[in-house]
Amino acid sequence: MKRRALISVFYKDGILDLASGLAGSGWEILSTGGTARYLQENGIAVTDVSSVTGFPECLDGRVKTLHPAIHAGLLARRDDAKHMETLEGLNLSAIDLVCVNLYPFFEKVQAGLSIEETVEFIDIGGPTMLRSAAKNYRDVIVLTDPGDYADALVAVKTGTVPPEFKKRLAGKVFDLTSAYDAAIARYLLDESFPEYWPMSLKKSQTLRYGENSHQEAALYFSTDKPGALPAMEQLHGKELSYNNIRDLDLAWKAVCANGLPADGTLPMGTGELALVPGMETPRDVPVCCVAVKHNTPCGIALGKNLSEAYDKTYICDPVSIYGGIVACNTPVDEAAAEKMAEIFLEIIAAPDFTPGALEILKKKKNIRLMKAAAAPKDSFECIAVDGGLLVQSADRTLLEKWEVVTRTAPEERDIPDMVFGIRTVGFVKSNAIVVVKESAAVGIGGGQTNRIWAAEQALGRSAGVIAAAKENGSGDGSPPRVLASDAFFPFPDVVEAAAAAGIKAIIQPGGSMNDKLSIEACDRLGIAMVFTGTRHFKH
Ligand code: 93A
Repeated sequence: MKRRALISVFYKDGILDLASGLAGSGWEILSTGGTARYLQENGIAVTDVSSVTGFPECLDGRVKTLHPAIHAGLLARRDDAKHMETLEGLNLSAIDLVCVNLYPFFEKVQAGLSIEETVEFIDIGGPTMLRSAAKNYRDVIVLTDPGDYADALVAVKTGTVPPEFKKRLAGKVFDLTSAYDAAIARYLLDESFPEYWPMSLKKSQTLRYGENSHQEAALYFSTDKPGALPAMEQLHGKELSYNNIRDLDLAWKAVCANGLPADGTLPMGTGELALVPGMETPRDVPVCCVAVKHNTPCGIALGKNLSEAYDKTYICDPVSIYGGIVACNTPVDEAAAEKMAEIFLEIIAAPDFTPGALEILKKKKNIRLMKAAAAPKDSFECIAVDGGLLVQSADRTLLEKWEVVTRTAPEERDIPDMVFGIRTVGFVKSNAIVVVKESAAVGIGGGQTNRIWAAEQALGRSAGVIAAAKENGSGDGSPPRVLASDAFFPFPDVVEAAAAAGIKAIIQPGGSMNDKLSIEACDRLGIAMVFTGTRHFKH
């Protein structure tokens, strides 16, 4: 009996070789409107599906292959005599191969079309054929990926199609259709937390290894909601690793929280700055630079220009920055590149690099240069737990209030540093304390189970940083004035340690049963304290 293949594809690549190969092996090719025309124009004889269904393609192509003549042909079990008798009785024939690629919903949903236009890219007939063929995979070869056409053709020509190959092809169908449906669900559901969490992610690359060399890993990107990472262009260097990608993600988010000039993105929580006395919504986005190591910032600063911001970032922890990831929200110029080239950095990410900066940095074989122009768009964050996913909206709120809880209010000069401190502390692993001086973190303490340890680390480190800045002439040696905390103080110990280090203003969410103790300590020690009402845990 003549074997039959049904080919119905939106993207026609690779289809001529497949169809002519099958036709050359004596197969009959069935096809839908556009695909049939394309094959015929290229000299391949096809049977139109409507002559199989006895039904015209109708409703603007919405109904082409949705017909029992097609689905019975796909679903009939060849080793089941009754199935085959039924086909014969209905005057139908089996279909042995299906090749389909779907209407490009993933792509169109990003294109910002109207809902009416987008809905037209929901393919119904294609997934239905694929699912029928995949269910009957023992008898039907089902192709969704042009990368499989050549193998399928070889198998068909040799007359033996390995069962494992057919099963894998069927698995790929449900992999695709489930992602396709997830993208549609995400598009149509206006809920933050739907009943089932729809994931429509496509493998971008298999990574050499995961967090450690014995762990396997791969990178997946959203098919329908592109973020900042896939939009990055690698200008130089070898492939990014698993740890690189995580750190790059954090670094880019941290600088973009301070605003991305190229994107016109204002700093995170800009709207909320109206709550801060004397703070205006910034018109100019500051230059920000961050260095990240082990998924936590080891330096972050604002500056008049990138060289200044980088110097302030570097001095915060000149040891940890080695082998770290540096990101900035402004193009890297030659002056900054010269400085960055002095040490080994794994990655530099920036909206752009001047030709001179590229020339300097490309001399370093092991550095990766990432051109990153898009601001992070993640509205959700997920973390895997055993057997599931925890999903939350991204932490985009800077503060819910600006409540001076002490007798003294912060001095005007300290307010911008308090805002910068609270913005920064959200990127440091909890418990987190950041000590700020002149728009730079001078002490970062994080990842501690006990808040006082984080405070001691941050304050202790700031003393060394300030001394080093004095020594190299970039600082006056005066103590730091601002301390920010990601969560409330259960005891007055942090306030006491801060006072001993010379801190004059503290910013923290507040909300502890023991807030009173910390407020009293501030009043006693001459510190101004502001409660923001917003906690920034990062675990
Ligand atoms: O509009 S549909 O949902 N209804 C169908 O019956 C149908 N059958 C095939 N979409 C349908 N297709 C899709 O048409 C295929 O998945 C493929 O993407 C496309 C090929 O159409 P043409 O051959 O007319 O270019």
